[in-house]
Parts: sequence; structure tokens; C-alpha cells
Amino acid sequence: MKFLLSVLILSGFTYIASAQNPSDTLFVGWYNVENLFDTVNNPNAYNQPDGNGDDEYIPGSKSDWTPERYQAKLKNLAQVINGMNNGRGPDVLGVCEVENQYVLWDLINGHFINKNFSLVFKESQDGRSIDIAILYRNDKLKWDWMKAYGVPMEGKRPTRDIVFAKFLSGDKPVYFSVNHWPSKSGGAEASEPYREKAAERTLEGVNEILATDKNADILLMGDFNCNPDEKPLQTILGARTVAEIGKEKSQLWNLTTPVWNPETTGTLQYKGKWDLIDNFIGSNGLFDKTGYQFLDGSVSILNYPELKEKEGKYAGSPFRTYAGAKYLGGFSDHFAITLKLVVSK
Ligand SMILES: [Ca+2]
Ligand SMILES: [Ca+2]
Ligand SMILES: [Ca+2]
Repeated sequence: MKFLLSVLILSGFTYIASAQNPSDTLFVGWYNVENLFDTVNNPNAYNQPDGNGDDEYIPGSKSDWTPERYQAKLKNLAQVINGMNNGRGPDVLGVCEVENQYVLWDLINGHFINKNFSLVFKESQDGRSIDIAILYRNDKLKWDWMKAYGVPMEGKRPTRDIVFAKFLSGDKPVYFSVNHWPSKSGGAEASEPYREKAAERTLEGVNEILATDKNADILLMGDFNCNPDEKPLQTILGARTVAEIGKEKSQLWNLTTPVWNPETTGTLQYKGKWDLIDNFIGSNGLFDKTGYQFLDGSVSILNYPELKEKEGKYAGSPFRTYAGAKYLGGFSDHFAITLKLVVSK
């Protein structure tokens, strides 16, 4: 009987261990969640000269952002996030376009299948009050520090800071950076200098880490508002495509390029072409034999049928929450991206 009991306990334990992620893996997601606002009018959000704060997303506004719509939005986002990692949810999730940290706590506490999460959140001076954050599992990572890099906009509406954070997974340091670079509104060419400035600031963050540890495991993620082959990402930040590994010298590699096809696949559709403006970019440390390593072939764009527009002019595009002021009740105007980091053997 004693023997039987210990077998049962042992098998129960084995079951729990295999039901969870192995501890030597980090499953990472990035998701531009498209304007996740609460329904409370915050008059101080943000008191910028040409920012209108959260006024677009309150009850009675043109978008008429009601508590019902807010709840439906949280439920939809959670469906995508909980579905990551074969239904186990991510270990680390970078997000942008969130009004404040409270909407993220509503998402985690109200809807995550695993609620054992903390946040690294940066309230930026963005004129629409949209911010970026890193959500991470408490039982897998310990937060060490965070540093924010402002992007000078020279008289334009302020934008989001770029955030770097260091974590420890056991004794292994790992760095994540979340980015939401200035958009192409006002024209791709006219707005290009702002993305170039953002790229310079992100590179500063990378170089500061590499100056302390040239083999550091750094994963940048974000909505960079430009494709992998555009100047800010490829030339200024210097993120080469993974196909060039071994042929080119670089300190950063764009891990998402293999899943991009402008004719068929990206994270956002614009004028009939697929853009890949949501990217993962890794340091050389993610390809060496210490700490964490990028798992080759693990990058996915979450674009399963339910997340797409079913019919009409935009069939196949991300099924979004709003088209202009028209409520559609979808998920986001971007698809999420995911990858896996594994402990180097
Ligand atoms: Ca609000
Ligand atoms: Ca805010
Ligand atoms: Ca490494």
C-alpha cells in the first residue's frame, strides 16, 4: 500500500511537471492589442499640447467605448494570449497600445488561465496615452531592473519610450526590450526621421548592455512601424536577416523575417500588401552556447481563421475592434507573434 501510494504521488507529480512548461524554455509573445482603454475618462491623460488623451475611448465618444465593449475586448485578447504555447499561455508577453497598468491587471486577473504574472509597465508621455509593458511569469522570471529611453519628437506629439528590462531565470540573466516606434501617420517619408531616432535610442540600449556583457541574451520585440528591410530596422538598428548569419557580421538579427511574405503573410495588411512591422530581434548571445538560445524555426504569426476578417474588402486581414469609429468587435488590427527561447545545452 505504501508502495502504491508513493507511485501515485510520483505519477501525480510527473503529470503536473509535464503539464507545465519545462523550466528550461521561455515562450515569448508580442502583441499590439489595438487601443486597450478602460472606460474611465482620465482628464490628465495626457496633458500634452496636441494630445487628446483617452477622449476617443470613453462612453459617449465617437467610438462609444462602453463597459460591455471593454469586457468583450478583454475576453477576445485573453483568448489569443491563453491560446499561445499550445494553450498554456506565454511565459513573457510584450504588449503595446494599453492605456494604463490597470487594464492589464483586468486582463490578467479576470481572464488569464495562469494568473501568476507581474508587469514591467512604463507610463509614457504619448499624446493618446497609449503605453507599453512586459508581462512575465513570476515563477519563471525575477525582475532585476528597467530602463526607459525617450524618443525626441521635435515639436511633434510625444511618443512611447523604449523600455529595456533585465530578468533572472534562475541564475541566467535575460534582457527584453519592448518597442512601439512612431507610426507612418502623416506620411512614411515625413515620419521616417522619428523612426530613425527611435532606432538610435534602441541601439543605445542594446550597446549599453553589450558593453557590460558582449554575450548578453537580448530579445527586442515590438511594433516598429516599419518592415525588416526598411532603413530604421536594417541599417540604423542594424538587425540583419537570419539568412545572413555566417555571411554578414552583426550584433543583432531579425528572427521574424523567415515568416514574412508581403504577398501572403505578415502581421498587418495595408493596401493589399502584408507588412511585418511586429518583429523579434535577437543578439548574438541568443545563438551561442551559454544562457538562453533562440529555438530555430519557433517563430509564429498567430493568424488562425477566427482572428481574420471573414468577408468583404478586408477578408483575410486581422479582425479588428474598430474600423475608424465603426465598432466591429474583433481582436486587434495586428496579429500577435511568438517564439521560444531554450537553455543552451
Ligand atoms: Ca481612460
Ligand atoms: Ca497612459
Ligand atoms: Ca546565450
